[in-house]
Amino acid sequence: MVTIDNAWFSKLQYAKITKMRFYIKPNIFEDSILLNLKNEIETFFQAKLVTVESEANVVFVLDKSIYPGYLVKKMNQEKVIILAAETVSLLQGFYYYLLNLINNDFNDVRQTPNQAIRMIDHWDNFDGTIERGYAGRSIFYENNQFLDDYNRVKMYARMLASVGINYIALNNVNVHHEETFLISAKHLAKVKFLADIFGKFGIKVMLSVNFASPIRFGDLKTADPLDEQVQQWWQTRANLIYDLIPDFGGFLVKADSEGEPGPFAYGRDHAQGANMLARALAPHHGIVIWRTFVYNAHQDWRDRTTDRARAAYDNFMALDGKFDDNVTLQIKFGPIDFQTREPVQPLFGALEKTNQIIEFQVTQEYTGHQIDINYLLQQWYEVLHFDTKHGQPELLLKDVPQTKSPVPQNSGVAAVGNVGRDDNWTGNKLAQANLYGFGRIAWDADLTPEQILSEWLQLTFGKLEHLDVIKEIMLSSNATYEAYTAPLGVGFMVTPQNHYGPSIDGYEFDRWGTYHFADRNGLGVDRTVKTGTGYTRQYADANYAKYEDLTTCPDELLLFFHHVDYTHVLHDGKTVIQHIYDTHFEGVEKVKQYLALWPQLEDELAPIDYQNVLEHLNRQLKNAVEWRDQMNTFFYRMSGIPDNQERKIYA
Ligand code: GCV
Repeated sequence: MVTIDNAWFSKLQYAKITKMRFYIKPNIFEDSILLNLKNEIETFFQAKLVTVESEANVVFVLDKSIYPGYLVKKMNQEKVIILAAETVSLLQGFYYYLLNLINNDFNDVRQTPNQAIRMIDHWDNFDGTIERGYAGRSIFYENNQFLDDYNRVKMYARMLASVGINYIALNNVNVHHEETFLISAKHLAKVKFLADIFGKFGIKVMLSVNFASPIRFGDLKTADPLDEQVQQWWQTRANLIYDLIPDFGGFLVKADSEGEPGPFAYGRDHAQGANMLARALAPHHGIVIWRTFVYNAHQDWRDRTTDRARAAYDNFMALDGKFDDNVTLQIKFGPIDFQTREPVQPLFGALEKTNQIIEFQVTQEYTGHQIDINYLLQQWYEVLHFDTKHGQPELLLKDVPQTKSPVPQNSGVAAVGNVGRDDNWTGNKLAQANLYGFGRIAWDADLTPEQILSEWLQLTFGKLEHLDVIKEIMLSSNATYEAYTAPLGVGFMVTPQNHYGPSIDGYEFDRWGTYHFADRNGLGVDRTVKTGTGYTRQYADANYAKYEDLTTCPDELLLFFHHVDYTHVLHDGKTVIQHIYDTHFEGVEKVKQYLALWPQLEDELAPIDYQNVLEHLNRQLKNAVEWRDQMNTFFYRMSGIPDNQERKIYA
């Protein structure tokens, strides 16, 4: 029998809750979310729903003034009330209360989410595979059929709802043949099945659609957004979807990107493409989430003027203000592609009249495939607190969606999810923390990585004697991964296609265009206005000045912005080449340290979790060693400069 991991709803914790009594004020409209709340109390937590308020420990109250979010009010040691304007917020308040109860005591809390849209994007294909998935096959599909695994999907919906996720895209943004028909009568009944499960947990479902659908369905010869028949086709399609699924969220679209069709084929721009779909959804209150991941994927490495980093801004800045109110641009947090280190995308703060979503990647595509431990909250916290310099006295990235979107409720954050059909959801047990953490920072970007980790550890493992061990490993893991992979923001250098492990020149002469330009003197990409691609000018003046100037450019992004000699001296006094050697040796030592520390947890964790992490750590060590040796050898051969500590380099 398959036992599915309870993730942060660990069985350890239920006992406390089982003894509690809940009361729901009778004036609350009984929609599917409220029914589910009752069900969660009685069936999942096996606690009591009482009919007399005075007998309850927790009372739910509808209060129109508490919007958005909820208020958990402590009346006395015995009783709290949870107030909110909507049933979905009552449900979220319920989980918040329970999770905090487990994490001990608290006083009154008024929780308002930082972001309106808090979304997980699935890159699941209908055949059961997951693009960039590292935890087994899809929890939704197999062999071009729906799995109908009610139990697993419900567990997943609960996990997401408990951290406040409210949107989910069910299929890959690369919409292949069969997936194109998810919006056809043939499949919509099953989409509804999933929409109903997620809907009960306050999560709206969206589908990724193929822009060329009218052609692929065999109905029309064009998908031109200005063609009336095309517009009509999408309207009819939207009507069909909403007839069946009235609370359907809308469409997620990857267009004119990496082979996906889009409006460019008809000489139309992205606003024309997105608005056409948005107008079909508007009568039903649906939205279009349109991705800005549009770049030339047929580059010639000989051409030094094309720069993939520039692409989103070059394609979308001029369209600011041209998108309908129910269109939201989904913009990757960095200009390239979810690298371990890259600067923040300059569109943020510059766009003034367009709804925006910041896109992250929970699935560890470039960040270790959920083999290597990589607690990504470190990266996200830093990125979300980046000052775009587009505001006075500051405009941090975390505040951009709400303040720069004309319709703030159509803005927020999204992330590519990391779960699959593995028993523990994420392959590496510790990667669950990234999913939990994404939900938490989507709600409150000021929670620190440490705070979130403490919550997650407590919820998942209960009280641990060697808490410091697991914390030390996880909190240093993001820096460790960065240390043994590509240095100083240069990025990529990964094995082509699968993106795990080193391949320094793997993308150097490739059409996708992400190069390091290493030669015998130095490396890095010159993106300055003065001598390079001019990308730096896309930033607000203060950031432009900082990145353009070699002396003020932060070291961790040096090679993203500048091509420098190996002997260039960093702010800490080290040369670039010595930094490469040091970080790669140190990165491996760190992983060895993790392996040495981990056994301290053997008696405290369930054997399955202990072994799972141990096994992944062993694989991580192999990966780190491979990176270290390839990087050090490559750059030693290129530069001819020895390591000043004379450590082993395979020359
Ligand atoms: C879904 C990167 C990934 C692709 C992914 C793409 C995207 O390029 O490697 O697998 O495609 O991003 O975000 O659309």
